Amino acid sequence: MPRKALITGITGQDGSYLAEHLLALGYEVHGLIRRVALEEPERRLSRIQHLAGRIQLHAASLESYPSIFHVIKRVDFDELYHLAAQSFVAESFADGFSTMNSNINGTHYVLAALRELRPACRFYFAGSSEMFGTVQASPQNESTPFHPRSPYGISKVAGFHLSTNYREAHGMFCCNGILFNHTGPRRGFEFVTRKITRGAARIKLGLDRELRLGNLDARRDWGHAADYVRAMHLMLQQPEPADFVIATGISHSVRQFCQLAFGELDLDYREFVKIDPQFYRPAEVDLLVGDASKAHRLLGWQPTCTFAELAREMVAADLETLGKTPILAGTG
Ligand code: G4F
Repeated sequence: MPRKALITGITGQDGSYLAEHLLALGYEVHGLIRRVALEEPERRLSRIQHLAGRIQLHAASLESYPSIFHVIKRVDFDELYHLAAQSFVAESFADGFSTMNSNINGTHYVLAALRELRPACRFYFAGSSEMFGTVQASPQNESTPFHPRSPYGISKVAGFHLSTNYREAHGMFCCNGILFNHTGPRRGFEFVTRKITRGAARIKLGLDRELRLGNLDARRDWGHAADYVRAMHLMLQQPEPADFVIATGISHSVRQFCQLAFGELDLDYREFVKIDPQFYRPAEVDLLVGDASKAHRLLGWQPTCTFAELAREMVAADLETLGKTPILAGTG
């Protein structure tokens, strides 16, 4: 019998990579999606279009306990990966209420339904390095205290504690991944890495003349999303549930990412990037860098993609999707 998994947020960057990874491991994969996604499949299901026929999709809303309860009752699965969330930090300042509602109540609904219907199911919660916020120590590990700086970060701290509480109070197998920034060619356009690679490609192709960004000095620990979903799966295969930091251990600035991405196209970012105060955040997280030694030791997990490879892959993918032949630096 194949193992079975349910993924919330299967239409997103991580959900799509995780679905591919689990299918390759022989899993039967189910996804929970919003009904509206079924009405606009070309746009909303674009990241999982190539998996059509190999995964089963079920409509439910994170805002509706009955809809989640219904899917969890009807579908049979052994592992649940809860990735669905409002994940854009800047948006959480604009609409903190929606972020809290989806990210906290949505997580609580999933956990409560699991407890009722499938208490033996293994549960993964997508925690975030944004929970560290104003960092109390560097690099950050599983013992570093949280000091979130945004409604998004606060909602993830609450989800983390909810998941931990179901583990402690009800004996459920709940694991929290504390994932540092992870990106790749499937990243949403609003996040800074994709905004930069897409923007640089558009400038190279003559479609735009400038790219407007906010704080170029923020430092993040960026890895490839395809590497990070492997860690999610490994967490749920351990003998005991636990929490794990997943990171590369190396931080870079937004400016360095600009340098690399524009450099791939033989462009100097300083000629094209304009600072626009609208992209500054009311409270910034200046530096994140993770210590994933627990994951190395217990999960045997290692990242495989470097920062430069990440930028190169993303720029090449954006050039391709813009319908042009990639002409990369050093290739003539
Ligand atoms: O790409 P970002 O929007 O990602 P952020 O805020 O670090 O959050 C991402 O990583 C978290 C893990 O740590 C996830 F939990 C979360 O869901 C998300 O995936 O911004 C990165 C940095 C920030 O410091 C921001 O101020 O880039 C800076 N930045 C500068 N200009 C910009 C821009 N960010 C965006 N989105 N757009 C800009 O124009």
